[in-house]
Amino acid sequence: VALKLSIKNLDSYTHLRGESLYVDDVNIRQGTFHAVVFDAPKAHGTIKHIDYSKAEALDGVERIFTYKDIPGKNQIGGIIPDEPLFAENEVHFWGMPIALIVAESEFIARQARALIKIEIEDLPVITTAKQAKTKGSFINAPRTFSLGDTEKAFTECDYVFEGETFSNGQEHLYIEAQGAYAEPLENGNIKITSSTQGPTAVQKTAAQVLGVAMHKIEVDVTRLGGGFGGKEDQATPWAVMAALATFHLNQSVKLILNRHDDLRMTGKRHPYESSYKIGLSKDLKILAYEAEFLQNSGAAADLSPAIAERTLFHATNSYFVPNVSTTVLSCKTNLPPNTAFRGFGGPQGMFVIESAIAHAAYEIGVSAHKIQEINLLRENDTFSYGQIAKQVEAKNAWNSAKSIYNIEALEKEVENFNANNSNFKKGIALMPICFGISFTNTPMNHARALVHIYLDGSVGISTAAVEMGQGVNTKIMQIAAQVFSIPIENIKIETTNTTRVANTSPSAASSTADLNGKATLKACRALLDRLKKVASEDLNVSEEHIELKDEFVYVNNKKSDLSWTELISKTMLKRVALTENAHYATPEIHFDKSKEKGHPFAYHVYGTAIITTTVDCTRGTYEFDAVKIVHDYGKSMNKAIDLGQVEGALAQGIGWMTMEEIAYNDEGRLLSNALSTYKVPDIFSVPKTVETVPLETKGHELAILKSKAVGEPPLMYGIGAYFAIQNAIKAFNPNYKLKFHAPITPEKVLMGLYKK
Ligand code: LUZ
Ligand code: MOS
Repeated sequence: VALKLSIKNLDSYTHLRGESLYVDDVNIRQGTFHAVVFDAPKAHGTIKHIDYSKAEALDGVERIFTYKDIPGKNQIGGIIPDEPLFAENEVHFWGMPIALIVAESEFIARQARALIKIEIEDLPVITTAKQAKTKGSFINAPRTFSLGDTEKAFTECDYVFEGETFSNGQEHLYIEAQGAYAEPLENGNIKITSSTQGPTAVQKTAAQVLGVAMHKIEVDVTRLGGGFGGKEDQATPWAVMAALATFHLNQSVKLILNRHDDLRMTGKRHPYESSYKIGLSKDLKILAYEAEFLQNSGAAADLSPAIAERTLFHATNSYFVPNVSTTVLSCKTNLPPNTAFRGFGGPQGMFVIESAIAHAAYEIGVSAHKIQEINLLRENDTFSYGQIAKQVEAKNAWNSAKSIYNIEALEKEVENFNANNSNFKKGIALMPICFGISFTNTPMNHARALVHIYLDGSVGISTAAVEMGQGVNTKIMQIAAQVFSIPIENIKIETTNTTRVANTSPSAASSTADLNGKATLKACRALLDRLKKVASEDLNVSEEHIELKDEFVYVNNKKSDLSWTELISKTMLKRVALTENAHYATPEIHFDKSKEKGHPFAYHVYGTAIITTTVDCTRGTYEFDAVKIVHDYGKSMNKAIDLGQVEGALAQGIGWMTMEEIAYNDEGRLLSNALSTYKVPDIFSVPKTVETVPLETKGHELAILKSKAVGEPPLMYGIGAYFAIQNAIKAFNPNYKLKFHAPITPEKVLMGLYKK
């Protein structure tokens, strides 16, 4: 049965009517308390004294909780147990939670917070990765991926260039801030409604902090108002705090951060300070590449080690380099623990090699895309981590983009424009991408689906997938609708709940639809086989002649009288199960950390973007004229949803590279703490045109219905924006020396335009 490709995101209907439910929309019980977090007003220091008396005395304040009220472990670290839920004697970042104020209303809790007096004795504050490296302050041991012999290869290069880069952090700015609602059930059980990408992480951590068994905690997620990685790990503390208060008070507790609190208390994309050395032959082949990545991890590990690893996986982007040595250091600083953000360290790695290529091109006097093109990955090339590249689409995407969009004509246009305009200059850049799909931590690549067919033929599906606007629920529904051949109206996707689907990986790594979709497919096919058996007995024909189509049983392509609903009744009368629980684990993948070699990715996603920009050389401002993309969707199972992912990711990538500027002062206080001081792309700053053409390929077997993962890869097209702007600056100022310091804000552009 043909898959319906054009179905709308299911959530669009309730979104449009304002009916979609988020944590803040949950009907709260009578007597529910509201909580506000009291956090550190210093980035590093020893707590000398805290006076809660005035706050506690405020009318309407129920209780203030600190680490002393934790019955289990004061520990929320996932990969490394280095992060307390509440500070004990020291604070390690500005915004670090110290206490939870629980009151009759959020307003009262906020008033109470202002009455708390704290004395902190200052300790030295580290805000940058370089400072941390100098002081030997690290999260864990460094990691190195290597291939070939760079030392020898550099001696054979005709050109060798070295340089440094910086890419700043990025605020997730999910529209729905972090939050949770905890309610007591009977027997000390607690239900948490959380805005999390990782329900199991919340359940596990809550159990650990409360010192209870995991089965006492139920976590439920309806949907998120955006996550982008910010709720992979960092939705947990707020959920656990609400549960802690519920545990003690036996009453429901709601904790939702306001925007200021969220911006101050949560981590962001990791800033990276990196250095590179690139060596090329006369014919522009990259023979050797070395890089050292200093990751600003913040005050605790969070997901930093995994993110650091992905930086190494993507350090050579879409290129084959025969001699590679890349090292990453997770540097411990006094910033909020930085965390997952769409791309997960990959974009930071790719920015460095793109910078190295731009640097080489500038010095040699060729255009960067000459070097990019010559070095694109080919079939059977080896990645530095040992995986052999298969079904490589790097050249296919590149060449398609060049021909579909007529790159010569585009370049001519830019040249002509620049020749004829002195106050405005255009720049163009190409950006190829290659992104590995799978959690790099192999054991995380699994999911389950629980599918019920009810007596009336309607279907309910539970999986581990968290809907956060990416449309995964719609894709899961499409899968079931296709297997059963019933209308989507007969299918419901249930909330994500740890009592129905347990021990789940977070919805992350672009893999949610692949993992949960494959589990759903497996469950639905098992049910279909059972239904066919019942139909074959009922109609007295052998199973291979039977098909389910348009809500009827077909025999040898002829419609029978047996309808879907009748078949379900008959199946039930025969006492055959109408429920299936399927488990899917990605085959083929493995990785050996002791050798830093293996086959960690199910497949890679490719694509190429061409970005053109116009810089206003009086003001230093810029606009993006057009971004033209050829993207490798595989065989897209939902073109509207996938296109939405590409366009959204592109805007987010451009924002990161050009305008979003996180600023902490030397004391570690967040200065860009509101949307007046932190600029994100809006309708006026996104590209005037975005054209996207799907790359023609046969898709990949390990992708759901051959439809490749689409969440993260297109963010990295945005890296091209940085280089397009620099090319425009160069067209205005021939003395301009390239700099690799992102974001390239209008201030930096202006300096570049007029620096001698
Ligand atoms: N999260 C994670 C991720 O835990 N592991 C990953 O490999 C990953 N990759 C991308 C985004 N989130
Ligand atoms: Mo993520 S960066 O939560 O896929």
